[in-house]
Amino acid sequence: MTTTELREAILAHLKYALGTDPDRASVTDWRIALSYAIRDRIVDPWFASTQAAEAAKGKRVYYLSMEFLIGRLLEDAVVNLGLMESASAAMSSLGLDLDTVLSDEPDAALGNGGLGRLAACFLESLATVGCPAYGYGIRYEHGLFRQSFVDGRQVESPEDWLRQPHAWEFERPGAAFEIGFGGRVASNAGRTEWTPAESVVAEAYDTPVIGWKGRWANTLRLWSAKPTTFFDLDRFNRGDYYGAAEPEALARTISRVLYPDDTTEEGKRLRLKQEYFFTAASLNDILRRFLSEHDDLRQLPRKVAIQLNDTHPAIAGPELVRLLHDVHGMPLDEAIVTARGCLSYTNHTLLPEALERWSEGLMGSLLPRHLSLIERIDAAHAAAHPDRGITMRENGEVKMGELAFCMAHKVNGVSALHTELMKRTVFSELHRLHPERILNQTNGVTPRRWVLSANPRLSGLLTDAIGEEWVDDLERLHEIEPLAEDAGFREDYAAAKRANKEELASYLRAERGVSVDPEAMFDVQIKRIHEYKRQHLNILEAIALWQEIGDNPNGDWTPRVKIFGGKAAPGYVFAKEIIHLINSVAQVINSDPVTSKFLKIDYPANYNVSLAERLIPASDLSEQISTAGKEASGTGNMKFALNGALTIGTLDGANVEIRELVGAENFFLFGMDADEVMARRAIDGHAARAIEADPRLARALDAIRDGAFSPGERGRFDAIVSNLSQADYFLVSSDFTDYWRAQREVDVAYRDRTAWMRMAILNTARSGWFSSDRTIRSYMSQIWNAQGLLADAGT
Ligand code: 26V
Repeated sequence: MTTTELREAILAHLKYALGTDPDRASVTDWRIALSYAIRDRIVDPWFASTQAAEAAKGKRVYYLSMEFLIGRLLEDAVVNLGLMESASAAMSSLGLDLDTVLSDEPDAALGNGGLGRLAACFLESLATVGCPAYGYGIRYEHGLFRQSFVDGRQVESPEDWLRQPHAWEFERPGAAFEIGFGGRVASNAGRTEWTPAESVVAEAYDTPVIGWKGRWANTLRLWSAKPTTFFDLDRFNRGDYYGAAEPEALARTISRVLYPDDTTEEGKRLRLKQEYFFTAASLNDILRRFLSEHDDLRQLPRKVAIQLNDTHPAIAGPELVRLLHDVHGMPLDEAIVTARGCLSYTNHTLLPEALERWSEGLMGSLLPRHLSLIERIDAAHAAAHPDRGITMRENGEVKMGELAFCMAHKVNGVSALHTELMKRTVFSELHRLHPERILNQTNGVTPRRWVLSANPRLSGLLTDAIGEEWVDDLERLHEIEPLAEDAGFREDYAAAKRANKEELASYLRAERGVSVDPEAMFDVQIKRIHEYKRQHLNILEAIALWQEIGDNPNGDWTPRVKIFGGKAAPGYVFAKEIIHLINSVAQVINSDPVTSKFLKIDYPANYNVSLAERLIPASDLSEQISTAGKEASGTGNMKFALNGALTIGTLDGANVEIRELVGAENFFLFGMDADEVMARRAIDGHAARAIEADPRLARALDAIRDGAFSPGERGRFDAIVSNLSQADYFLVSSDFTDYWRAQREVDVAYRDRTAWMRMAILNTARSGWFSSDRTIRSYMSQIWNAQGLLADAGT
């Protein structure tokens, strides 16, 4: 598409779709007009792909996920269609800067963190490799809350991404299913029938997902909850206006808001409703599509692969059995085997508090038929394994991990270590019974978003050096390995990083009034705030460093800027304390005239995908410092390594694999490994001992205790201090000394810029394996038995 054609298309949409003209149009109007013009280019490949999949009558993959953390869509589409230059030229011919227009788009924040972002990377890779697939989820009216800081404390407010027209979706009033809740179960002529007490309508909204070079496009289908009847006219006519609107309000509540990753009591019922709502709608849709092409439901596993992204859609097991058995009359045993043939389950966490359990009381009242099927499935499993010492129900609760495991033919972890720990801990008993079921699929990230778009300077350099093929064949990055020894390439690589850092520095100055020196090391920790991720270990090290610099202000210190980003679940009090501490420490340290040329701390509020795209390319050091055994994989760690940030990290999740691939000499390792963690925890008073043994740690904790960061409010952070001195379940104190040691090694290494750049280049060169294209191909061959159809789309 030429610049002129694109320009004409934009002007036409501005006029005919938005009803405005160039003199009056706002940036948002222009952005939407551009989005429509780009969307038009997606529709043909999208139709071609859908038709190719229909013609092939092959297997389709269905990725069921409560979360899709997509971020902005326009840039993705422009990049994947190869229209960056035309779009930029068209926009400037209209007097606009493309970057300004692209950044006007609100993030689609339909996810909490790693799990949701992984789903978004997978969608893009599924389209890139040409695998016929659908993402299924919920069209939340409000995504993840907005975070702001008031006096250093996190304050949440509702996010409102749909306030502006959403240019990427197509509403499908014709694709709608009624979803029931509650009611009674009765037997009728040998068949079991469930008569729900209430129901809502799930209506589909489709977003095309275009792969690299526009060769293939899939569909993300998100369900929105609508009432079965709009309003109660009788009540309205009686003047009861609120009452009349009640059915609509109740129904719409289901897709109103994304659950923040927490474990509050209230809202449990609504969460279970959300889970069943989107799972049931998706399965109905999948069966409808199957039956439009085939007639023998026993063939379902040959044509349908359903991936459960964590246990959130685990009710899919009993629901599919119900549809096959109760609705379509398949014998129960066969229905269970058929459902299992279609389903597979990904586990994303071993944290006991994050493993879903639903009380049988709640489940029985919302989903009575499903509860009785779970009992049947459990009994069938127990009968097949008489020596089995466990069941999927315990203390009046249904364990969703066990249910998902028993109803899946494959169960996967998301990094090598995590998968080993799944076998050894949470699923040890089930693993013994089904040793072939668990397998590893190490996570990956899409290089189109996380290198090509986010880091155009590095991308240009890579393409100049080895051609463009790396973009969808990321292991080609190995070809730049020899260039680590090429002084000219190292200089170019350093210049690209430097320019990214300058850009970030001006952003921080403009947006936050913070001034940082691009010459300093940019040390970044961005992720949800959680004790196991140990942001408090990072801030303790900052305090100790600040004290040491203060003792010797004329020392030869390596200047650092520590940047934090991340949200705490609204109900997670301790995580919010950590945020407050970081902000309070930042305030004191940044205003210290003696130390601030060596150490600054910044914590921009409302960390999201778009901010990650700014921060990662400008980072020198990637903080991956979780307690070993707790971070299932991490995916930020991969994005940093690809963009040439060196990792300081523990042997946890995919850090282990990153270190193996980039080389131990290009990775700053510290801390206990997972086995040592378990052993240390068993030692009485481990925290007190660690503090006693390290005067730096003791002094940093004393400063917090004495109110150095809470002037006039001594004891403000006692919850943190006493946790770290006593229970310290996540072993912050015990790992501090080694973390400090590794950080000082980082300081020394950063001073030798040549050596540092060599290490950074090797990180980029050797991280190509972490492309989500590799992960998706592996799921296709090892779990889904699905084929890519790129050639069939006529490309
Ligand atoms: C739990 C809950 C609990 C109730 C309310 C809502 C909610 C939402 C999400 C979760 C589970 C989060 C699990 C998760 O995000 N795991 C992360 O998955 C990433 C992708 O596999 C992985 O890289 C991270 O290490 C892992 O923490």
